[in-house]
Amino acid sequence: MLITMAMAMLGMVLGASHTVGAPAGSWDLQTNYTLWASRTRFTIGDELQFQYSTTMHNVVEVRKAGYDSCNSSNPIATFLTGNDVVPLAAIGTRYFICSVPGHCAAGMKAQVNVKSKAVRTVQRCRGTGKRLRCRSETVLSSATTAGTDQSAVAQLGLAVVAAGLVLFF
Ligand SMILES: *[C@@H]1O[C@H](CO)[C@@H](O)[C@H](O)[C@H]1NC(C)=O
Ligand SMILES: *[C@@H]1O[C@H](CO)[C@@H](O)[C@H](O)[C@H]1NC(C)=O
Ligand SMILES: [Cu+2]
Repeated sequence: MLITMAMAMLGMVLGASHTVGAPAGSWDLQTNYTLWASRTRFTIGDELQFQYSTTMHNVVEVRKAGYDSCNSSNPIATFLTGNDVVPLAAIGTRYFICSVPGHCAAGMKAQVNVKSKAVRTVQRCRGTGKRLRCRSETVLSSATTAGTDQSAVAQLGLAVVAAGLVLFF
């Protein structure tokens, strides 16, 4: 149980790393990033990794207008290393394009919708009268690259908190 808790908390802190375009592609001119993003669940604490050849591409984060018109003249951030790590620290939509002429227009643009981690708490009580035993269970849905949409949202079952709380009257 301690190990499960530790792993779940580690997962919360570290988040998931999503290589853009993976597994079939990367940051290139072939990948359909609409399709890629639709198969991936992005939550706060995750990160994106853009992997590409620096002689061919770059990554520019822009606002929606820049994304829609493939205009990188007003960037939020520019990445050039070929192995760029971009933290997803807040809820919202992030927009990335390649600013090499023609590449964004050819489809080298990715839109990522960052969601909160779904957390729900379930409380179960057992017993009657003098001995009431309650247990709170916190269930986190972790970020996964889901092959099939929502069925693969892994549930990190985290049975914690008031386990075995005994109330005497
Ligand atoms: C990319 O995938 C989306 C979703 O499946 C699809 O609607 C779109 O037509 C595709 N784009 C290209 C250029 O194939
Ligand atoms: C790109 O956007 C800037 C404003 O951010 C604008 O001045 C410029 O004309 C735009 N370029 C093109 C090619 O539309
Ligand atoms: Cu490019």
